[in-house]
Amino acid sequence: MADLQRAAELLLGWDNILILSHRSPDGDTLGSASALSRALIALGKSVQFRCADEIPEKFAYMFSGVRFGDFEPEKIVSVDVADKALLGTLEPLGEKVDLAIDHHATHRFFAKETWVDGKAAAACQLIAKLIPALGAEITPEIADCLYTGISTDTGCFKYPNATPETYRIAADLIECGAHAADINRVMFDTKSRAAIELLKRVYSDMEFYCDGRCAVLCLTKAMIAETGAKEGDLDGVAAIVRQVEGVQFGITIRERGENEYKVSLRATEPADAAAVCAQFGGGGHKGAAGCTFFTTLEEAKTRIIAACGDALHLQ
Ligand SMILES: [Mn+2]
Repeated sequence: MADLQRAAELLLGWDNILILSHRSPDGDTLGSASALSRALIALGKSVQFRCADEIPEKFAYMFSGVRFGDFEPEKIVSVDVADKALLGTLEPLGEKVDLAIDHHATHRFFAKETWVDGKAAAACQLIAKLIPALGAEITPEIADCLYTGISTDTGCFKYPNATPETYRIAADLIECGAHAADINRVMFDTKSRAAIELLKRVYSDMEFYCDGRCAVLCLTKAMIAETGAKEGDLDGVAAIVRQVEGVQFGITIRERGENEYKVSLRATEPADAAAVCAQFGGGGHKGAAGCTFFTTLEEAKTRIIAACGDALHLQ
């Protein structure tokens, strides 16, 4: 198992590096990839970046001005990727990853070397330590990328994963020039008209089970298409179900393909989302986890609600 020093040592010895983010990219995987790319390029290395899915518009600023190279990759680094299946259509590259940098306690080892810290709130927290260890500077642009990842993975510092260290790193990033207030507004307050249309549907369709301790909402492709919502508009929807008083498990079921449903589970302590999702081959953190069902929507819903119900009885 690699650590900070080992990860820095490896990267300093490498060139022509391909960095991979997970599918349905979020602020953390993209912030880690863009910050690390900028630092490695500043050190004179050639870097490429790939992600199976498109980068949501609101994260585009993190890559602006980054000069990626055109070369045959010699080394591959994944960031914030807990399992090679999460590379989506790039999964075949999972076998070839030389270094995985991640913060998921449920990390499924797939790379030749792995630096995982399950206590870090965001992969960006690890990258924030790695960049100075590489001898590179945290520029204002890099600080913006890292702050974005930390802010988004902690729900704007509201989740219990935000530790004193998280705040200290965020404070350092602000000192390095991160535009914290602007980033927080764009990530958490600004919503498109389509997102508001989707929220109207989501609020009216929410269902409750287990004496109100489980809340469920379903996002079908038809619903998303009818409201005109884009990928970026769906961020934060999974957090809504947990806002309801008394809800310990917030379940969001999203249609991904025919008979393919992705469950995003949010839990309030002592409920454990990762433990429930692990029963269905998924994983994540105690407060937020996910799993996929290859079945009908009704069946997926029944099974996840039953598992949450069982977990609540055991408490
Ligand atoms: Mn993350």
